[in-house]
Amino acid sequence: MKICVIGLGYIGLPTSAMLAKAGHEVVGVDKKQEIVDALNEGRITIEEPGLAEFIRGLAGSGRLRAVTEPETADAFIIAVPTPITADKKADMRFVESATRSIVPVLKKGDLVILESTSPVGTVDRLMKPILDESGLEAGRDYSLGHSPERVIPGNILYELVHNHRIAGGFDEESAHRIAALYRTFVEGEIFETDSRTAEMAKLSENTFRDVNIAFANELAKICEREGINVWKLIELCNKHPRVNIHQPGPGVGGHCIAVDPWFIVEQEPEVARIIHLARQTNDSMPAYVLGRAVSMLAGIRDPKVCILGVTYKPDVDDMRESPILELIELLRERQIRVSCSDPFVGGRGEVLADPLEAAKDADLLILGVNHKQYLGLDFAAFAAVMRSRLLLDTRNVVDQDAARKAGFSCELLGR
Ligand code: SAJ
Repeated sequence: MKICVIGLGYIGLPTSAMLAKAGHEVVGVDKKQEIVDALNEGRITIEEPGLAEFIRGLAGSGRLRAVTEPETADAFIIAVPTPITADKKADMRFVESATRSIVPVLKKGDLVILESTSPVGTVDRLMKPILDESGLEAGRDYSLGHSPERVIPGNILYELVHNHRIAGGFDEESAHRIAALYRTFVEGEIFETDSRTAEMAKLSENTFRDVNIAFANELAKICEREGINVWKLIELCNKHPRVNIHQPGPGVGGHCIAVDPWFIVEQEPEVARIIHLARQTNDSMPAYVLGRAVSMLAGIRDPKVCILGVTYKPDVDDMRESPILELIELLRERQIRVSCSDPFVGGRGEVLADPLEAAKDADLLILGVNHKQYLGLDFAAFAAVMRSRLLLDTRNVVDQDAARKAGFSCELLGR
């Protein structure tokens, strides 16, 4: 098949590569000329393990190229961002303009698939009316539906192939055709359903995780008051065969889990109450960590905090919606000096690559992300450059005995 993939980001780019490897002729479409140029030169502009090599391996196959506008094809896959506005409403501008860009080239027999996580009704209420402006009709002349991406940044290439997938059709024929297309490279099972169920399924999966993390964060606060270590508590609870409590932390970042539940809240505010409260709970965690930091710094004049880890989760270079960025802002609002370091983004902006350089003259070290590199930190080296030796671990990543031996006074979120 000839397939146009619109949006060459974290999802569109690896999906394009997989489709090309599976033997399709793939045309990647992106508004940004630098992304198009990069792909045409065999380079990529995002960070994802194995992806650069994968794309280089396709060079010379002639099956993957990039352009700025869609061209005629047998199938179109939309993988553009669906962010939220400042007042927590779904911002569907990119899906809308991507859909519009297909209209001039849409022809009888084509297949249009939305991969972007979207509010329920996007396929039948937003996309169908736009695509039908071509004079063709969904279900009769072309197929249409939603097959949500479910891959985790950091392990995208593996999960694209091995995860199960949902094929939600505008009608049954559309669902069959979507499933058949993904079957050309997906080894997981593919389940056919209608597009509205597929839209809700994707939102529900991420919301499940958000609510579960909010529960863990609430437990952390309860345990602090009750003199219990929440990390040990959760470990013990999870020995139960039907319990799987997630981990507490300084908040939920990224562009998915902290966003998607709002799509449900926006549509069903009266009934989506737990979902709404979970969002608020997770969003309040940076302020909660700030409170603990401020009380640890009590009595220190002109204090300085050094934060280790600024990404939204471990072992990636992605800082989007990172709760640590909010923590930094909150500390600065309190006139507390802040420096930060991260092995994955060191050198970008104010983020230093060398943690010891960031820790110079600091009073409090905050562990913000559980990067693997932080498992064996040399606390004697930190003690040597810091002004006071205070440590707050928000991820249960630090060997507290080692830190104490080096003279640190240690605190842990949720204990
Ligand atoms: N987090 C916790 N505690 C935990 C797990 C995560 O605080 O126990 C935090 C992380 O630190 C991070 C945030 O949650 O800040 C989100 O990270 P994540 O690893 O849970 O998820 P994402 O956003 O990288 O990817 C999610 C995945 N969804 C699910 O696991 C249900 C992925 O499969 C989706 O494809 C992706 O969202 C997406 O694109 O929607």
